[in-house]
Amino acid sequence: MNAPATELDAVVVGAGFSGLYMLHRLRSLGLRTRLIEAGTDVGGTWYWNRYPGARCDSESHNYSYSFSPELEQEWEWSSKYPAQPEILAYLQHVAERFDLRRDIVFGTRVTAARFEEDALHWRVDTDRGGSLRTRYLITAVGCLSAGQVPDLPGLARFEGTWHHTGQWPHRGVDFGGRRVGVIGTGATGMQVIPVVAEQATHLHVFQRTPNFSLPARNAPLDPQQVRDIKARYRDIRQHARHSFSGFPVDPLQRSALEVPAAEREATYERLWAVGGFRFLFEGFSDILFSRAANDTAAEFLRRKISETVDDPAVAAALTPTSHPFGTKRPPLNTRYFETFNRDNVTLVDLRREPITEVTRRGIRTEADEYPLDLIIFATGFDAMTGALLRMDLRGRGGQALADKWRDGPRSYLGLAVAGFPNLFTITGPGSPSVLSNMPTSIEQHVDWIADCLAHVERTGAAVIEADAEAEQRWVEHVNAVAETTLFPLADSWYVGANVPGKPRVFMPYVGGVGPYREHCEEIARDGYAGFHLRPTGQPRRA
Ligand code: NA7
Repeated sequence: MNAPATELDAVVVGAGFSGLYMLHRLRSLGLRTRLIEAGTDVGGTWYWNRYPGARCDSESHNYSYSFSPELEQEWEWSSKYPAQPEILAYLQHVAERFDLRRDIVFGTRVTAARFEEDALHWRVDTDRGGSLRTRYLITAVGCLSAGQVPDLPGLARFEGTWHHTGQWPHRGVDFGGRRVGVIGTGATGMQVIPVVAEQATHLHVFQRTPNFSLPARNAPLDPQQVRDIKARYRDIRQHARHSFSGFPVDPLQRSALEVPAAEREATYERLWAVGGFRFLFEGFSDILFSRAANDTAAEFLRRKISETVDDPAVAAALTPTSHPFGTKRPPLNTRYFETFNRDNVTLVDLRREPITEVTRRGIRTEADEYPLDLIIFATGFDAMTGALLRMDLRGRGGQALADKWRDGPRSYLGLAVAGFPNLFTITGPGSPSVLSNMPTSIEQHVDWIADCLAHVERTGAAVIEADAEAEQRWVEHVNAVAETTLFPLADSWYVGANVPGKPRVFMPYVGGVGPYREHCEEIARDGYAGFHLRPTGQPRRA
């Protein structure tokens, strides 16, 4: 039996960090590939999230591709944490440099894809009415791309304007002379709030859950720092790939509980002064595993809030108590807590006065009505599964992915789904993804998929498909590892708690970036253990 006649070898969905590199790799394998992108340009997350203050929480040199040493050397990052326009410019540069645009279809959204078993290909439908046939389908849709606007009664009658931060208008938004409300105090809210506060007449911050946050300590990179990073890139990348977090740092080999209190405090002060995620990933080894250890870090961070915020009642309302530190994604901030010392900023504590409705004039809570000209929804995303399930993906026998995942995502390695042959999900649920430095995990997945497809092509198989039992064992392993941590204790988007009705399942893999990579490599070395390859005779390519 020969390979079925299809228009394309591969379709990639999404032109962010993952999709661009996937296209590059597939092309180098000689596969006829098309990338479909809903936006009008490349960038993914960094195309859509244009709100003021948008910035990456990973350090710039680490939040970049490692596959091309030439690219590493020629690109110059301007600051420790890159702002959205700079990351977008970087991805546009990558698209030009590797001549990627000619295989990208912009302004087109994939609405559905169905695996046609008789022809052994995927039929991919788009909102432009067209459809493509392809042997391989690879989703590069991002983990945090399906925006969530809460279903607030009355929003349609609001006479002001409103925006979700993940769909920010390209023309920008003027806050001058306006009364602004921001709902949400996650990573996005904490970035946008200080910037809006400086321009708006008055800002109301509607907070449902106070969160732990770390100081970013962003700063320009000086030429010597840039030279130093460029000289050490290979070591930095090696370290990141084999680390726990995808950052080139390691935790201390000590428990927070085994050191004297003064030494513990000095460690926290040192990490606090450095800024960024180092407080979490270069700190004590048991912060995410032991409640007592976590409490010492949480107490330190709570104290910093009370020392920063002038009004004790406001400080108390901003102080997290409902979850252990790090079990909800800790945002980095630049003068976030200081913002609440401004006269034009008011915190509305939704635990005391929940929102009841949006009125013509603003937001009404159980206690008051707040007149607003503009509402900013920094309310997050249907994380990890949302963008996948918003497409109608159907595998063998017409089974919908939405049905298969009704009780939570089930995936082998976060890369492939039993019953969905020739489908690969970059940074899918069940992989480290959002618990890691994304580009590190993205490159690992893209390289693994490309090597896997090269293997499939060599063998002449028509399909590769995850085995249902291997998938089940992986799902159990992902859950078992999560249970050894404090993560399940929080109502976070990691467990789907932010989306009404979403099954509560801890979605990312928390076993560490390095161990996960080694496991994936071992599976490949074992001839893709846990996958079925259905042979069709002759190899297609050497
Ligand atoms: P997040 O981290 O999901 O934060 C969303 C925020 O919005 C969070 O404070 C939520 O409170 C709040 N929220 C969500 N729905 C509501 C409703 N209905 N009412 C009031 N408040 C609400 O999203 P971000 O965009 O900040 O960050 C996502 C990731 O993007 C980030 O971690 C980085 O990886 C990049 P909650 O805590 O759920 O009570």
